[in-house]
Amino acid sequence: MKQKVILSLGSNIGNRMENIRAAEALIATAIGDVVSKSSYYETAPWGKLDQDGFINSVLVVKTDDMPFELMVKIQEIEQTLGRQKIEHWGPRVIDIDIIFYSNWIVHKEDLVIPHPHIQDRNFVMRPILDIEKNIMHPKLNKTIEELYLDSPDQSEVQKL
Ligand code: PH2
Ligand code: MG
Ligand code: MG
Repeated sequence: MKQKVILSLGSNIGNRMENIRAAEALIATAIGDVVSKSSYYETAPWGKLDQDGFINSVLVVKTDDMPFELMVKIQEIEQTLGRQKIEHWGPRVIDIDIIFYSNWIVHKEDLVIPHPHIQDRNFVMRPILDIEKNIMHPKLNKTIEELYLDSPDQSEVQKL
């Protein structure tokens, strides 16, 4: 059975929009149908402030891949697009993160779902509001809209 997955895309090196669009195309080919897309956002860097601004967006994808298979395919796509080994929270050509995998909770050393920082990041929550504002966070038991209204994040997120 196909599962509904929410992926977050981000780029702050090179032609950011081209990188995001190339990632979307590779996701559609390798992972599954992209059933909805948020707007694109210009976002201030979060966590590590001395780097360039990002473009961020989110996708809803329907996939047959199990979480680990999905993670491996995402890493392959990131490498195809030229992602280097990088510093924690530092600059990147492309970053594709699994935000939700249906309502599953996964806690493995190299894969945590839902993504552990959703509720602290406007650059993830604001795009989700465009397409899935009533989706429930399966661990926090609040909707994304509720989490966004409670967000401690002050950093700027501007629709393009
Ligand atoms: N990704 C990070 C760290 N900081 N800031 C913004 N605005 N957008 C990101 O995608 C981002 C970030 C680590 O993955
Ligand atoms: Mg990330
Ligand atoms: Mg990542």
